[in-house]
Amino acid sequence: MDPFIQERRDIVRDIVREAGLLALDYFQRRHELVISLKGRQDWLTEADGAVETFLRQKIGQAFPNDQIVGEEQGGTGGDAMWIADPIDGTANFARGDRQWCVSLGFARHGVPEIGFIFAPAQDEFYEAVRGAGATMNDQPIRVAPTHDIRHAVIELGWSPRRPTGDYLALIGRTMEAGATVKRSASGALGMAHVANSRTDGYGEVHINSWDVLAGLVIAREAGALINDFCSGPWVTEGNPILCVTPGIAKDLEKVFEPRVELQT
Ligand code: LIP
Repeated sequence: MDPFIQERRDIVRDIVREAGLLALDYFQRRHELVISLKGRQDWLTEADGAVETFLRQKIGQAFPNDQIVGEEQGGTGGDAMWIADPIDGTANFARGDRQWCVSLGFARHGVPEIGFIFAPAQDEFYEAVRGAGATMNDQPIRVAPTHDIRHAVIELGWSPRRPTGDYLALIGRTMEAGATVKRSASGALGMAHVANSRTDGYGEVHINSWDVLAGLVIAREAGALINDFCSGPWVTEGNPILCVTPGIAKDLEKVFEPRVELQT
């Protein structure tokens, strides 16, 4: 493994663990927190800001020349950038649902290289380095062997960033194709669950870079096919995402809009 990547993986892994435990402490005290809405169904808690500040301080100390982008404090990135969602699944966090995580990815020259997704309330730590496989709690993970869309479970993410009608139409097409559909309100964990075969695909008509960069590495290393998310102004503007186990990739590609091409 490239020493530039390995030292980052080794040092930042521990930083993500500490960030997750900080977030878990806030989660256990959530009744004391100031919880607000950034917009329709777009939740924000004190934990989001505190965890992102922690990540920025620790990564900045360890790798002062790396750039950092975060959901709450912004940034534009660069050739060696960390992209963080301090609490992905904030709506769940705010309501006491354990389906939330700290998501942190690293990209070099626009290529996703390292992914960490830590769901501390569920004691699940996902990680991957490009070319070195994906694990959950240090055990290798792989996508599901599903080959029949009529046996598939697909998660479709939603946010108010796109018309609700587009979402409902996508649900309809996906179910018409034979799959069952779910939503768990954390894009990062949605990608991680494809990687460990709890679902067969994750799709969202628009998602932000901080939600998916870590999951791009983890799911691809677990064998998923994914569209070219890192195109255009992806870091600051986001893109559609489609992440699928190979056996039903063509079935899902056909029903997904906007049209995307899955990459091997
Ligand atoms: C979440 C995203 C997810 C979306 C959720 C929510 P947040 O991010 O990861 O893709 O479907 O509605 O936006 O706001 O919890 O960090």
